[in-house]
Amino acid sequence: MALKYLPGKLQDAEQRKLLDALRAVMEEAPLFTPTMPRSGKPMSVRMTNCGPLGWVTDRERGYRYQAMHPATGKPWPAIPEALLTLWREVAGYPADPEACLVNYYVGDARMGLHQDKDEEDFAAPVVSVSLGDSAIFRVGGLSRKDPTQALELTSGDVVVLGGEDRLAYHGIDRILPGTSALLPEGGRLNLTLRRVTKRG
Ligand code: MD6
Ligand code: FE
Repeated sequence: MALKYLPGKLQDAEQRKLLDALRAVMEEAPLFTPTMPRSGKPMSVRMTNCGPLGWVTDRERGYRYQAMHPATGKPWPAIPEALLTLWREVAGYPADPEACLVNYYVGDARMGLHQDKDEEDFAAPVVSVSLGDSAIFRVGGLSRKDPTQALELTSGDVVVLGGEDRLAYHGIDRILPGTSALLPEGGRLNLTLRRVTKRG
């Protein structure tokens, strides 16, 4: 398996139901502004997590997974059932995800080209779900210098990065404001489901 693009994977009604579940997640675990290791520069997206582990970053301790929200100190809420169902259908991996990173983009928020490599287990894919405004997703190869391709992700689209593409460089160039009515406040939510630890 490599990169799998599943356009329109989630129907309108499924998107609305998932959004309701995510509203509850963001109430319990508010979006926070992550900062870059060492420089402390704020990222332009805000984020939160659900699941036993969540991905966080700050100036002092850098990129990592931890069981608690950095501001509230509380455990992350559970991953919504609809996302576990999706993972079981598309991941091709015999264990459930441990982390779901929730990224919120508004205005000119973007995500620079990066690899998802803070996990111990690269045998499991990363499964990504887009909700709300469309975004220009860019994906390349295993070297930052490899050529890249742009893909417009719209609400309900799912991307699976697995196999030889598990460590492919990727990022979000920009969002396209006003392209979806799902979020009344505008912007885009992206969910990435991951395995963090090795099983057993
Ligand atoms: C985003 N996505 O779509 C950012 N990572 O907002 C990611 O960083 C990502 O889409 C790993 C696998 C799939 C992804
Ligand atoms: Fe990523």
